[in-house]
Amino acid sequence: MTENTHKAGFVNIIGKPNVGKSTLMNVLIGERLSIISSKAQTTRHRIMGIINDDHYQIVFSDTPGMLKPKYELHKNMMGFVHMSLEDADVILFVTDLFETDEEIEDVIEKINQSGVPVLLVINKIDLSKENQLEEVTQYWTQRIKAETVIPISATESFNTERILQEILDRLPVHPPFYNKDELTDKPERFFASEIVREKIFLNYKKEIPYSTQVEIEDFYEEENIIRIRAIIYVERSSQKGIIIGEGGKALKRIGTQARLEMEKFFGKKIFLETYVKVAEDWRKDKNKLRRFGYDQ
Ligand code: GDP
Ligand code: K
Ligand code: MG
Repeated sequence: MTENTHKAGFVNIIGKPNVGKSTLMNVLIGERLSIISSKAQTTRHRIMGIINDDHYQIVFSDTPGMLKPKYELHKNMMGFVHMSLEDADVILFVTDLFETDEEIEDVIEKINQSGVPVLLVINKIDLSKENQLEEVTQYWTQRIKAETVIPISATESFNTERILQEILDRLPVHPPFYNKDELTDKPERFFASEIVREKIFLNYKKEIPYSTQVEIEDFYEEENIIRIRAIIYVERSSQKGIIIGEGGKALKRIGTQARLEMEKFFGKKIFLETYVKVAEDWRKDKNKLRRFGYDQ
């Protein structure tokens, strides 16, 4: 492998509940060793799993709150949905033999307008009756502008390899987004930092989240508790004040939200300390970027 043929990108998995997204992820990921799977929430995506290979890195994620009923969707602001579609390299739209487009017409329209290549995956074909797959395929291809249709059975691992191939064909040449070694060595830290980052995105307005970076300085697991020390880096001291908030209230709120999320995620009691530090203009500083895990 040479550096300049390595492929990497984001695959956004979209589909109604119970069409088999998790089962499919387990199949895609379970066959490979160098993989971390997780339910961690990130700012724009919820990372479901990452497949690492010498030649590529595929980051699978779904879009939080995407396929809720319409009123929820509007409440959750369509911009958010739009954004997470736009920064995907490939969209995997998963459905099965039984689902319809009811309640997700808006989302489908967004997908069709996004300009991102869509792979239409029709799952559970092990249950197909005569002509059913043909009918279902026709139904969905009239609704989703897909580059290709991939009928699969996730439970029987039928045709799932083709999904990987179709993704790789469309993945850009790019260095890995997440440090491969670090992911296999210390996935916990990675997910802990993503959880803190998500809470920052949820609690502060525009500029602040993009100016912050989170580093997990300590991750110490004991029998009944995990002790985590998170450093939130901002670019300027004025931002530090905003993050901390009046009387420390804002920082405390993020800390509590992150802790509760981590307890769910790690299944253990968490002791979380958060500190805010200024790393002046870290976004412009190569060494600092590297330190935060952006290696390119
Ligand atoms: P998700 O909500 O989209 O993540 O769906 P899940 O992966 O949790 O699957 C929902 C249900 O569909 C589970 O009972 C799975 O066992 C079942 N399921 C998933 N894939 C298949 C498949 O290929 N064939 C059949 N018959 N059932 C499947
Ligand atoms: K489910
Ligand atoms: Mg699921």
